[in-house]
Amino acid sequence: MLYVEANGAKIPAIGLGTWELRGRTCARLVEQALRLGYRHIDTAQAYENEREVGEGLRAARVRREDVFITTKVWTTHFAPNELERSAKESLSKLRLSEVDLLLLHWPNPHVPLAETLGALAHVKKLGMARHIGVSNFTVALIDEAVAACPEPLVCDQVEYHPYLEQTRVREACARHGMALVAYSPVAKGRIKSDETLGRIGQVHHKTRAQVCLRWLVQQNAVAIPRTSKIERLSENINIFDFALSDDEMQQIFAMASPRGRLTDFGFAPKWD
Ligand code: 1BO
Repeated sequence: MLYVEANGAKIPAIGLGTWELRGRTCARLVEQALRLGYRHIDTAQAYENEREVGEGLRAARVRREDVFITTKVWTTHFAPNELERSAKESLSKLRLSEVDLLLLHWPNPHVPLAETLGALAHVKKLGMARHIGVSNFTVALIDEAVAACPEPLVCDQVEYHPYLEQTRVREACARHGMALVAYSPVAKGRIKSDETLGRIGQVHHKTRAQVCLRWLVQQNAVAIPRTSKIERLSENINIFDFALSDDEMQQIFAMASPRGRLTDFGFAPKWD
C-alpha cells in the first residue's frame, strides 16, 4: 500500500468509500475489504452507516492502529457545541474512541467558518480525531479555512476523476501541504466504455478503473472508490504493480472538463 503524507497525516492512497452502502451489505464489504488488504475506510454521519462500518471493522479482526478511519460531520451540526456532540455520536456508532480523520462534509455559509473550525480543532485536542480536514471546499474556502484553523488541515475531499477538471483545487491542496482525497474516482462507472482508458489499460493488462485509480495515486491523490460488488474490491486495490508513463498521464488529464461534475446540490458552493 502506498501512503500520502499531508501535514502530519499518513493516509493510505486507496480507501473504501461507503457512500450509499447500507446495512449488512456495508458491514460485509468493509470486512471483506479489510481482509483483502484495504487499510482505509471512509464514512460519514450523513451516509447513515457508521454503525455498520464499525461492525465490519470488528469482524475483520485487524488491529485498530493499522486502519485509517475517516468520518464527516454534517452541515447542520456546525455550531460549536453541536459539532462536539455530533462527533461523540459518530464515535459511539462506530464504537471507537477516536477516528483518524474528521471532516466538515460540505461548507455551510450560515455558520461562521472560523467558529466551526475552532470546534473541529477542539475535538482533535480532546483526542476524538487524530487529524482534521474539509470536504467539498473550493479554493477560496480552502484558503480561508487554512488561515482560520488553529490546527493543520490535512485534506480536502472532493469529486475527482478524469472527466472533471480539478487543477485549481489540486494546486491549492499542494500549496497548503494538504492531500486531495478523490470521491467518485471512477466517475460512477461512466468510464466503462472509455476508449482512451481502455487503450491504456490494454498496454498494462489493467481495467479502465485500475488505470483511473493509478492516474490518481500517481499524482499523489488519495482515491476512495465505492463498490457494492465484492469482486470489484480486489480490482480497485490491485494498482500498485504498474506505472503510467508521462504521456499516458497527460492523455488522461486531457479528458477533463469543468462540466464533468456528477455530484451537485443546491447547497453546494460556487465551484471553481
Ligand atoms: C452527500 C454526500 C456527498 C459525498 O460525500
